Amino acid sequence: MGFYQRFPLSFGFQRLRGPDGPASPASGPADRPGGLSGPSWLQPPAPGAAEGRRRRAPRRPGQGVCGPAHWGYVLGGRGRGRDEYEKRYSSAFPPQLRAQMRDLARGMFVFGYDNYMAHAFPQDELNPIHCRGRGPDRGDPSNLNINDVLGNYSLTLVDALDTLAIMGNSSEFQKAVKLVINTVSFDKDSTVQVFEATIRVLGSLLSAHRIITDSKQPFGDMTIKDYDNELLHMAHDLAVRLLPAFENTKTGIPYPRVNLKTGVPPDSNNETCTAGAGSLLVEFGILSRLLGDSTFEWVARRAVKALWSLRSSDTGLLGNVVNIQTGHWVGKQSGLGAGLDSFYEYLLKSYILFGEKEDLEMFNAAYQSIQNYLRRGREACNEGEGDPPLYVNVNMFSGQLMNTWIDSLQAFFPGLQVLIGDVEDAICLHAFYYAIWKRYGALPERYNWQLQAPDVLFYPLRPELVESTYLLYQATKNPFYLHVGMDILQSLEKYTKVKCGYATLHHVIDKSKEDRMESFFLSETCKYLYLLFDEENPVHKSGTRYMFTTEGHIISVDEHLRESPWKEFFSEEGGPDQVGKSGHRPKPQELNVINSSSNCNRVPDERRYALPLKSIYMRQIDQMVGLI
Ligand code: DMJ
Repeated sequence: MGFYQRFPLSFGFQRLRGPDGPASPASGPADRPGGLSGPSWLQPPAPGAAEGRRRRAPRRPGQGVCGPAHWGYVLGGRGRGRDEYEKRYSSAFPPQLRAQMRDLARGMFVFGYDNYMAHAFPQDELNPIHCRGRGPDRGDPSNLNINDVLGNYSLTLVDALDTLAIMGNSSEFQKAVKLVINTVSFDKDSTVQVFEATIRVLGSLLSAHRIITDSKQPFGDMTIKDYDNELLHMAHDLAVRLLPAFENTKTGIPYPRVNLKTGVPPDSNNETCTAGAGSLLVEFGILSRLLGDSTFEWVARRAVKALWSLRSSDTGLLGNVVNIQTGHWVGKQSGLGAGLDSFYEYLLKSYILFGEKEDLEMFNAAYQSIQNYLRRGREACNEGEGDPPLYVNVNMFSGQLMNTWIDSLQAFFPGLQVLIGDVEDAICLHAFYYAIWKRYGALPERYNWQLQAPDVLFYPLRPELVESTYLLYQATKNPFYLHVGMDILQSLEKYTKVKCGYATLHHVIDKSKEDRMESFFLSETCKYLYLLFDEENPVHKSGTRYMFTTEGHIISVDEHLRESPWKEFFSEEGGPDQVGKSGHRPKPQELNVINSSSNCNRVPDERRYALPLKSIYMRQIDQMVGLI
């Protein structure tokens, strides 16, 4: 039996023409009956249509009504009534099953965490097949896949802290925090990526610090006896060690890597990816606002503005790799995945946290350019002709298609769309990714939508699809997303569970494995799965406002974080005095620590957009995932 027959995807395709011309030799769903009449994803926005797109505003619930007749025409309805789809997904997900899934998600976390503690701690990561620890690859400094992330600072333990709290495990949270305080040091000869150290370590320390000092203690007693802001001091220490990346750069865009002891390595690369350089503002901004020290926010904001100023004046798009000295784009690919993903995410999340209008303005403009040039397929998710919407990779200057793959990181985007209220589009894009998951029981790192086959085959237990699933469930409360979560949980159990944890899938088709469990599996994948099924969790209960960092760390949105006494200072040339003087490393006692945990109502509340999925969506999703 052919691969596509075993795993039918119900998008209709004919043999497609790639960006370079030749028709694809691949056979597959294109040859199956019931296909659509053409690949609108390959088509650049038509003249006029582009104008139309330019005007496309995020859809709000209630807009864009569609009728079954349209849908039947587009996807070739097979005569099933609405009731059937409603029955399949919209019926309640039984509470017992939900509790079972919640416990399964918790068990998954516990199995990974306990094994890490037993076999790997104090090293950075767990090798779950051989039950060993893993640290930086000192023998091969060029092994960036490892060395960018592993800094010899017990990464997995640090990254997992707030998941312990969210799961209500106060004794283990307290134990873990004390271990971090007593054993983790950043005074290490490790050259790490500034972005990875920021989102995984700095972000987690800040999140845990906020949980400990929250006067409301919504997760149970997560206080630490005699806590003296140690995690915040550690966050500060780490951030100061990252500051050299922002020095001696002509554009203000930081170097991609620093050595935690010695600063930017002499042979450092001048090229960095946009997401790496431009997604530091949330963590650096929180740190600045907690300490009352503008330095960190200033350097991170300067980097965002420098990148923003380099966007194409024609398309408004940014590329994925830039030279930090010349400001020239080395990678001209613009997309939603690797190299750009969290750049967009942090424009919006910085605004949600800090309330700075310029962040929202940049986000809105970026979102519009994305709609204008990256979005292909039909105008609306649920009406009109053409393929379902998809976001492709284009040349930032011309808007021309650059390739025919999307990557698994892009699956975070529906979650971001939920936050801004573009729920309809989010539903469609999420369904596309879920369709791929259904096919492989995982998301291949790159998927070629033209060939309908993976281009890059590994799956390192990434969280993005689960994250979007969780946020869409919060927005719609439709049990469909619980079914998706259950499906994901079960395939993780089936294909990735090994002797001492969960392993990276080396090959999503033959399911061979690699001996690595990345720290984001515990900090994000397990967390979002757990939250999806834990209806009563304080994270999404009314009365609290939490935002997730790009590493899934929760941050309570607080009025205090919106105060920036240095605001006017930022508009002056040059910025704060401290910048460029990396030698200044205040001791903990010099720090002015401000703790506050009051809630704030001024942030967008995704639940405001609650949108029951209509059966028409269910039908589309059903067809996409090939269940019919
Ligand atoms: C995580 O470290 C973060 O989610 C980041 O934003 C993207 N990559 C990984 C997960 O895939």
